[in-house]
Amino acid sequence: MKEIVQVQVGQCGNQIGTKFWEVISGEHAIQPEGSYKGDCDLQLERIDAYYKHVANGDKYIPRAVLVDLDPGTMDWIKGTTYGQLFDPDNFVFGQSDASNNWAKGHYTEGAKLVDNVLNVVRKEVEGCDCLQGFQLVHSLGGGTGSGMGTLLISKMREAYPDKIMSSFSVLGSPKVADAVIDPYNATLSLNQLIKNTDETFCIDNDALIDHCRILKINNLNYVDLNHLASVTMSGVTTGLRFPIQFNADLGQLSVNDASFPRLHFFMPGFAPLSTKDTTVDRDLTVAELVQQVFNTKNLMTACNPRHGRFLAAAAIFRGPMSINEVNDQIKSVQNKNWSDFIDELPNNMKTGVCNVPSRGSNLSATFIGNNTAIQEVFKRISEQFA
Ligand SMILES: Nc1nc2c(ncn2[C@@H]2O[C@H](COP(=O)(O)OP(=O)(O)OP(=O)(O)O)[C@@H](O)[C@H]2O)c(=O)[nH]1
Ligand SMILES: [Mg+2]
Repeated sequence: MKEIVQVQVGQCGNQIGTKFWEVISGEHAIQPEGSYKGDCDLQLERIDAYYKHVANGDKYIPRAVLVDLDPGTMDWIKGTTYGQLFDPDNFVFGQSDASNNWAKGHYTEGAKLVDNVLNVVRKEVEGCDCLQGFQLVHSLGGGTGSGMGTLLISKMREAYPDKIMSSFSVLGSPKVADAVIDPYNATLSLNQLIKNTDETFCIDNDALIDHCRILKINNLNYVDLNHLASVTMSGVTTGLRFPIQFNADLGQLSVNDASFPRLHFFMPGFAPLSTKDTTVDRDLTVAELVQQVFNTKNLMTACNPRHGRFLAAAAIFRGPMSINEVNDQIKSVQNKNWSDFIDELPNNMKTGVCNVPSRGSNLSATFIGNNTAIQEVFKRISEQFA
């Protein structure tokens, strides 16, 4: 057993985090009141990674800690479809938000609440058989998720130095009228993430907005962006939640290159892209899936891997297909030079297949790249900073 504790912080962290629980609960057939109503053993085989089982009543409860300085977010969660699924003791909140002020989150208001959060985290850790690590979900642009989120990361790192610390970090976009200090908060946070996380998945609102435009979504709002963010999170965490068939003998899907410990900012991608209201009308063929998932247009970060070098990469395919079929298609796409950056990929790229489909499409794929072109995103932030 290798458990994960998810800590979601601030408005964005909780909105995306809660959506993630909704998506994976669907995949594992966990109902909003906690019961399992599925018919596939694979759904329960690794359920312990993200859920705790309460024997009394036979319920599954997310191993989630929900944090905000603003009480409104917590009320919002309780009103969502899966709102009652969370452990009521795991909501930790203050009385007023950090008003986009990183220092309020990191040094003052957030610092006052941090011990309460750590107590709940400790309770969760003590309930684990063999904790694998943490995943923190937050935005880098506000005050709470960024300031307090990075404070929590450093405190958890100190308390659990041998556990994996990962984050799903949402970067603000110049296309949204965000607070002018968004890039300042992001810069302060990135400095913390360089030191204190093992892996950070960069979810870039700039890229999410472009996808939504291509998908012709009118009156774009966060719900549309969060749909894309949460299916990507579901994809990235597939290997922790389901048994996976790998092309090599690999115990876990980590694309972290230990020789460059600071370079752990990953660009995730997903195919096929869909909107929250529609399911994909036609299944892609494995060939089309391969072509799309290795395409810049399907990345959740606004940068081009062709402008950089890959340190590592991984792709996880989901649905009824075999690893040989996937590998054959990758080879043939490579030969035809058919896809955007497939030629650039390192030889040691990890490929995995999970036969349990993701929600919404029978066949899908997730990409994780560690590519130096991520600097394009950091440059954008520092240009806004200046
Ligand atoms: N994708 C996405 N981005 C969001 C969402 N909510 C906020 N953001 C982005 O997150 C940044 C603002 O951070 P918030 O999460 O609202 O702030 P917070 O952590 O609650 O901190 P304070 O409210 O300042 O205490 C901006 O860049 C927003 O565009 C969301 O639901 N989805
Ligand atoms: Mg807030």
